[in-house]
Amino acid sequence: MSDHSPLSPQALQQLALKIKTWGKALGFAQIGICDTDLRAEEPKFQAWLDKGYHGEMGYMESHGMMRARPQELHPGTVRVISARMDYLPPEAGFATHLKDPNLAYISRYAGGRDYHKMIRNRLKKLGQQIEAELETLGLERPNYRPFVDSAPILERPLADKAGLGWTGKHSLLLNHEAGSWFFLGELLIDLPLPVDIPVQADCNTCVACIKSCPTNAIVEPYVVDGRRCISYLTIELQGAIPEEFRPLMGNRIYGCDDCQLVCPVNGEAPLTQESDFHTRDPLKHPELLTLFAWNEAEFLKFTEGSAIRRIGHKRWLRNIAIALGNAPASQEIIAALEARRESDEVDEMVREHIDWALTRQRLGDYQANRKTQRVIRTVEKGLPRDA
Ligand code: B12
Ligand code: SF4
Ligand code: SF4
Repeated sequence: MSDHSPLSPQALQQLALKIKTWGKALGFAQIGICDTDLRAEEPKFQAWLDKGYHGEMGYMESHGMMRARPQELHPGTVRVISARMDYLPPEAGFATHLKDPNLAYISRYAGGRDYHKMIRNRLKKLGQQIEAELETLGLERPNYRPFVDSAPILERPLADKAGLGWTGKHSLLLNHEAGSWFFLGELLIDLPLPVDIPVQADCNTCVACIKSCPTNAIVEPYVVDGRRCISYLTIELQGAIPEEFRPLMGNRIYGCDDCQLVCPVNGEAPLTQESDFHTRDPLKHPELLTLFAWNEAEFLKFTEGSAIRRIGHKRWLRNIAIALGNAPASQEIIAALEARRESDEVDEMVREHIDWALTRQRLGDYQANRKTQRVIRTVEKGLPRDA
């Protein structure tokens, strides 16, 4: 199909409304529609790559400008149906976990089931419903394809265009009803559906996210130097974590939420409707020493079906070693690090992180990070339900 659709503008309008209703029934909190024109993003995306902000994420540059051209990713595409699924779990315990240096902080998007497959399946169902509807009208099958996260496509700018929210200075999408605790996914389709109107940006003079980032990764408003972001360091980076960032990471062992925790727009954010995104039992009270003691089989068992599994046991140990190095000095931690150092589950890379942690532990000059203390106070005040 093309822009010359056999459906009248009224029929397309009705179909768009139905798609939004079906999307809600499938568990999406919001659906928006946009065209495929991301030309305005191309120079900004290129500048980001030119500065090397993607670090080791080779996949960010390997598809060239296809990321900004959905019609090249899936030929025939004229519209993008952008969908939002909320993930904020109940009893998030943000401040509780950040506050206790003997507990791990794990990004709240990752405590439950891996979202990729789940969202893609729901989007596929949405596509099938559109297909069935056209069939009842005696029309040709639409050409569609669902994408979530890993596809070479600029999801956030598309969602922005589709009216799902505005781009915050932390570079994530947010809106007044939902805050920013949501995943994005898209259905690329060849139907010329009516497009939605973008939301007015509303960060105004606020710079809370920029000021609170533990590693100063938000190098200018809307621009994140991926190489400095704790999410990249703990999840994407394969090898050693540069030493300059280790003390700043605190107890964040998988991802980071700080730029969202201080955002005033998150004050009213809804909890997820999906029990699959609730934090799993082994991660509800994540003692660093307990997580560090998991052998590979236990790591695989406790993280089954979770996004955390993707980093593998070695990087899990690498990240926890840093958090242990950042914890107050304790004989128990030193003993655990020494024992791990000799286990055959660690390689040179992990051992070097353990040595770093041992040096910090033996120095015993623990000091609570002031920026983190401020984030904790902001959470206690601004997000009392989730603190
Ligand atoms: C690579 C990536 C990362 C990298 C790089 C982050 C980044 N900001 O680029 C790392 C690993 C660091 C990362 C971290 C996180 N990520 Co991520 N990530 C992605 C991924 C795969 C690609 C993003 C991308 O295209 N980056 C390239 C850069 C150039 O894009 P950009 O940052 O949006 O840059 C634009 C702005 O700088 C803008 N710009 C420049 N100047 C100006 C000026 C103005 C006025 C404006 C408005 C814009 C603007 O132009 C650029 C080009 O469009 C997407 C999924 C996808 N396929 O899109 C998820 C995605 C963006 N991530 C997501 C999440 C949840 C996270 C984390 C919160 C996870 C966590 N808790 O640890 C953190 C947040 C860190 C942060 N503040 O961004 C969600 C965001 C959902 C949302 N609400 O927006 C996405 C969409 C995944 C998903 N499907 O849900 N991520
Ligand atoms: S996720 Fe953390 S490290 Fe990354 S930009 Fe946000 S606050 Fe900074
Ligand atoms: S913290 Fe402030 S500047 Fe950052 S995204 Fe939220 S409202 Fe915008």
